[in-house]
Amino acid sequence: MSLFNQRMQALLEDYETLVRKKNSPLPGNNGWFQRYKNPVLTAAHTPLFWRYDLDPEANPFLMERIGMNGVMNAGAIKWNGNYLLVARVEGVDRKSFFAIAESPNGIDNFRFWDYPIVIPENDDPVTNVYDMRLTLHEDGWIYGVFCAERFDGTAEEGDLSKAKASAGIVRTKDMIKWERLPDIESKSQQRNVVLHPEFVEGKYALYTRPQDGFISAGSGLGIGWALVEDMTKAVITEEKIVDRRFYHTIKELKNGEGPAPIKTSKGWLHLAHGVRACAAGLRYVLYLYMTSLEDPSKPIASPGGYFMAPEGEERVGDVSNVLFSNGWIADDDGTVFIYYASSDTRMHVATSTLDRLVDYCFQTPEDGLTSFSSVQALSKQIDKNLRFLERSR
Ligand code: M1P
Repeated sequence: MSLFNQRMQALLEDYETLVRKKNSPLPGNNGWFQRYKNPVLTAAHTPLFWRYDLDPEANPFLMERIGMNGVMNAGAIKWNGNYLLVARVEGVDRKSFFAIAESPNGIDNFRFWDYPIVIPENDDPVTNVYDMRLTLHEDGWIYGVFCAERFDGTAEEGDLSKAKASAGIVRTKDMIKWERLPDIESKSQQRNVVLHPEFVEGKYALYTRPQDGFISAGSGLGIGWALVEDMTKAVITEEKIVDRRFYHTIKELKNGEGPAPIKTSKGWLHLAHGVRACAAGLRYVLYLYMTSLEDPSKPIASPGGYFMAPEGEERVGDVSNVLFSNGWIADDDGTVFIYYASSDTRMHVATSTLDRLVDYCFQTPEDGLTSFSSVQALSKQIDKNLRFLERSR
């Protein structure tokens, strides 16, 4: 057998073994969610026919021609009974693009569709696109709001790191053809913009993340909220803060809305990321909060601390110590599939239920913002439990 054919056979076998690998719940959990053993998507899940030229004459050593670096930060939607992730795939050239991977059960057997999504260019072409949030809106469209990144032309000569983040929009009805709409206009840079699924006061409602610079949220006080008349020319004029950042919390430095919130009988359930700085760099964790059904911009539950933080191999990757989520799916039976990326490298799933998540939100003590109040909350629980244990002896 030729070298080419030998390599081809081995690559195919390895690929199929990886993609078909059954996932299993990891032992031990705190009751909030269930982690799974294997990542659901990695760079190695991208099809061989993306990475290799499969023509033996053109590629006798069967080497990769277009390398993939990571798969992360996926939007998610249930589609024709299957679980779709609109993943951010990053090539070895550092450019990200979107590609859909589909699974029959949401926890394993994710397989990429043949082609990545083509995001049509608009008048002001972008250098990089990433982190799409999907919203099935009551207007009948599925919107994808993503970060559109461009070089900042005001940078001093030689400063090639100055960039501008704005929110790009696409929409589709079939997940195949995507219509590009103008980027959202905003006086500040914007990343992590998410469309609320319902009209509010007859308008489209956006979760925003005003930020002073490309990286720093600066004077942006947290996750914002803005109403816009028209998604085909969306302009953010006024923003109010829905979920504020606080000193010495998991979201001291910045925070950002995750996927579009899920409507429950008790309120809108939100997943977000919080960032703090430490000697090791930035630490990204995930947290939950809830807002009112009557006014989705009004917080009604803010459990303190993080809901998920990087663990084990999740802690290491291209940008270590990061969990990031912009996709989740709530099934009709109440199961929630939380899709999260670790360290800007790979995608994972955790499962929970709506009942558990809502219970978590309302029953977890709020962050009292001082050590003293943390001890008070803990002592209250200890008192209650000791009385309970005493009675049951
Ligand atoms: O590298 C961690 C994350 O950093 C950014 O998130 P934020 O805007 O909240 O800082 C994004 O670039 C995100 O893609 C990335 O995972």
